Amino acid sequence: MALLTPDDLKNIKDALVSNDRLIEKLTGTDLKTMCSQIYGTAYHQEKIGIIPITAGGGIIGSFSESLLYTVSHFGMDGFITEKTDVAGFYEAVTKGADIILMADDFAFVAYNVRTGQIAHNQICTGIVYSEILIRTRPEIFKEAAAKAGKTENDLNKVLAIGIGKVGKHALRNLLDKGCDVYVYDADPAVLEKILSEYKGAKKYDPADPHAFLKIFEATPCADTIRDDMIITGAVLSTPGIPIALSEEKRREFSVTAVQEPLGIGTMSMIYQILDKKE
Ligand code: NAD
Ligand code: 2YH
Repeated sequence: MALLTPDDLKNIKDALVSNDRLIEKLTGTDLKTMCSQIYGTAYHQEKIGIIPITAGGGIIGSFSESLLYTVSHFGMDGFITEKTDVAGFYEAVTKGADIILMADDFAFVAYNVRTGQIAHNQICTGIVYSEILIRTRPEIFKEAAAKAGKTENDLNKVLAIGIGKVGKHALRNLLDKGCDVYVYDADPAVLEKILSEYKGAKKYDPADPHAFLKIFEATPCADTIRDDMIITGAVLSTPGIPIALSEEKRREFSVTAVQEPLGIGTMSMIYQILDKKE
């Protein structure tokens, strides 16, 4: 499993602000409102305890701080425990945390101490990044679609690249919401398994190229999106680290890209386990 590094997180403040603005421009709602709508939940001043975990690769410089920045940025009440691991869990609960955030090398979870609900980062990241594409307003593509001779049907088509632990939750959500999804994974065995398990998903065949206005990507590799997959003016929603499409290519194809290393997925996790809206 790819571990986050301090380098991945060094621009998180700017990335969170600029991506939130982008999400609002594309979908008409900011990240917080979008998460609240996805899960039908609302924030009621819950206290969020962030526990540094030393297991495995150990504490990642600025991981807990980035989580605290994220929750504080969105107006939530958070704190980082002084102690780590189990002692940190005890400290968080005794200091009144309603929600716990903690991650080791394999899982990053949000746990609601009051209700027992638990959220997993891979699931919630897949959901939120796919929702951005689902919710992107048709007028965003008006010019691009007209230039490329595309119709309303083409706005429903999504290319999903990298169908692993994050990508499969995005695929499930895209199919459930009625998208026409073409899937591609570099591992042929993964691709065949996905096609047999996810009814309605179509195979993207690189030998028979097809270009898209909406692209989801969740791989740990750069340069996974070929030129012939992109319609100029496309929207790319990608949690993948590093980003799938270079700045040069994004400029060449006028691609709008939503990508941020931690905060968008974290907000999705928190909203999944908050109480339902009254
Ligand atoms: P994973 O290893 O489970 O899945 C990745 C999939 O991509 C695999 O099926 C693999 O075969 C496929 N793949 C690899 N190279 C490819 C290529 N060149 N073309 C097409 N497919 C390719 O990984 P994951 O846990 O799903 O995570 C995916 C990425 O998302 C990682 O970079 C991870 O760090 C990142 N991630 C980011 C966030 C966030 O908040 N931004 C959250 C979770 C994970
Ligand atoms: O980066 C990771 C794993 N890839 C899981 C997250 C999934 N996006 N874990 C972070 C480990 C944090 C560390 N234990 C700390 O600082 O507490």
